[in-house]
Amino acid sequence: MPEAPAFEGVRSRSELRDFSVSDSERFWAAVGNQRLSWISPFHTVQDCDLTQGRIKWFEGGKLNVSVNCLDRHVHTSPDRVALIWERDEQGSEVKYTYRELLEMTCRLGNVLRRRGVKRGDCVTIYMPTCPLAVAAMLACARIGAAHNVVFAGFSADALAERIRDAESNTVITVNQGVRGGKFTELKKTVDEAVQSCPSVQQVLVAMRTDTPVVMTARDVAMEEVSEIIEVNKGLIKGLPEMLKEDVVCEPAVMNSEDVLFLLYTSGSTGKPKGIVHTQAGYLLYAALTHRYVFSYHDGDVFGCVADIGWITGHSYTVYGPLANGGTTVLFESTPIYPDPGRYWNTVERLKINQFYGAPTAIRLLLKYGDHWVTKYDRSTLKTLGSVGEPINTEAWEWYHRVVGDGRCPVVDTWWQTETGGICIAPRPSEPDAEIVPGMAMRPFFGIKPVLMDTEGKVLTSNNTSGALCMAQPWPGMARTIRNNHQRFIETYYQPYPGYFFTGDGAYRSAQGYYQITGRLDDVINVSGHRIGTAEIEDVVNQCSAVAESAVIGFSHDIKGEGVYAFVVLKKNIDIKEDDLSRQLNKMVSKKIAKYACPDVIQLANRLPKTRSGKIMRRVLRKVVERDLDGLGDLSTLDDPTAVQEIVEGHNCLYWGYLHSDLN
Ligand code: 6R9
Repeated sequence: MPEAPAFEGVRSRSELRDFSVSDSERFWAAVGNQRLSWISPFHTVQDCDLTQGRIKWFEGGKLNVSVNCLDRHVHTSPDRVALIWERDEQGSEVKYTYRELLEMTCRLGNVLRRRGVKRGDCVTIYMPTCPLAVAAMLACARIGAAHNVVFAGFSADALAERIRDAESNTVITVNQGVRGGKFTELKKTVDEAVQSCPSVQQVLVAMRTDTPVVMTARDVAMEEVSEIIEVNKGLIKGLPEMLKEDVVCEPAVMNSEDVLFLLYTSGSTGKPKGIVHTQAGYLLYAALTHRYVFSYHDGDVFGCVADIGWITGHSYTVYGPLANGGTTVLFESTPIYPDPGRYWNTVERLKINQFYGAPTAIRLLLKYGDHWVTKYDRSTLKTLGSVGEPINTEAWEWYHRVVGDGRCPVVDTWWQTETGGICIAPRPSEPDAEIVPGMAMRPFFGIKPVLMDTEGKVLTSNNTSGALCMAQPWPGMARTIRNNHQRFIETYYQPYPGYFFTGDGAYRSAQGYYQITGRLDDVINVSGHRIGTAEIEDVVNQCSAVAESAVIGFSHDIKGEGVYAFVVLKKNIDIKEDDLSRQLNKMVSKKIAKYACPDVIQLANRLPKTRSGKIMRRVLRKVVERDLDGLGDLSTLDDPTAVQEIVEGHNCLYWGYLHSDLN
């Protein structure tokens, strides 16, 4: 690290890591000065008070994030490839240089500005992972608007809720999405959503396919100009609007703590949280972690296959790699389209050096067998990354041995939407320091994890488990929840005063390495997608046949966790189980997204409750885990026979499954 020689007493990597924590202000000041381009320098490194949930970094500094991601690289190497768009159609990738991406960003920035989008406004982006989506994010950053990317798998209702909470005046979308050879009607979904979004004044529509869509007075077409806009390459057809624009777009001068984006994520209540990230700290942290966790070097091709609708796509497909002047892959497809060799075909063709994906996909591919991997040349791979959920040892070993030929370090990276970037990962460390399968292991520079016991005391010994908290602020952490700073404080800062509470549990090994053991709240992780069980219950309870429900996660060999719904029907309701399941799936897909649909529905006469009426989810979890000895204290139960019924109902379902497997 070029900054290190200026740090007193730092001669080794472990001394550098110690310094980054013990003298974190000097560490971040040096890194901030060195790695970001400032319009004017910051005067205060940090002003944070975790007891108050106040987090501010690099105040006084002025900068523009899009200039940091584009212009400065265009000055030194305009023809370096910034994006490789790995389109859904295998073998039809398209490359965009830094110059081309800057031009596209400026055109779009000018269009937004001319159409009235102002500094401080919020633009919702509902698009598949594609260059125009990246340009849209950067165009917002260029003109000082915040972006709110909504995963294109979310339903109209979920999209509408996010648009309303963000008070967006502008939405950017495409006519149709293409994924796994299937078309999704994104523009139609936006039409439905904006009906209940009074703030929306305009919808910009690009064409991903040739299928025309109905346009309304609110819509602005971005079509029919592909030949003329050089940067568009005829693949995503751009704005006729864009043509009128000069390719210069004056960057807004932003304060370090102005909002860069909102990203909605699930918490333990029904309402998603609009996590707020700001400019300088977020960008710096994404860039630094990208550089050192993956050992990214100039000229490498970085392949993060996450959708841009999630934080992983924000930090490691877009901001981290681009801030570092890297080449980043935009993966539009699925791991099994057109066949289970898709990832490794892509690695061979694009010569990917770092591959970053989710355990759920690795577990899925493992089942298809090694030949889908070994038939492709993976010799370019240097580092393999995993993110989003715990990676089980079998999947880790397969990833390491088969995908990486036993040559590449596998970095299991733990972090969250709230942390902005990776906080715990095996690297950076000494080049051949041990990596333990399935462990995130080592805190990143400036990160000081602690484990708490149930009384809220810091656990100081090793070989112990507790609630994972952070004892020190870092530049990438979330600043607030949109419209709800109180919820921000209550969720993250009140449970352990003076600490940031992650919501996860962790184990610290005898060697002092961290292993994440899972969520401590009612949030589950289905195929790497975070979802609150309360959100699903809200929808299930809206079904006219349902009196009440309780949703929990259960261990699923591919998805990590599946959705298990206990449902109590209203009295005198006569409905076939198949019909109920169809109805519930339809409702959950409509209100949230397909991935949140129940995998198992168990009908029950009643749910186990405490005398104060709280559903005892802990008991339901134990039943589903088939750990009846672990049911624990049932003395607060209102009616203990309810548990017996639940156990019997579960056994029926379970034996039914085993039986159907045997057939
Ligand atoms: C980046 C991202 C965050 C939650 C987090 C935790 C789980 C993420 C993990 C992991 C075990 C890992 N999680 N990485 N669990 N090992 N390496 O996924 O953000 O969508 O906000 O989810 O995901 O439970 O709290 P997000």
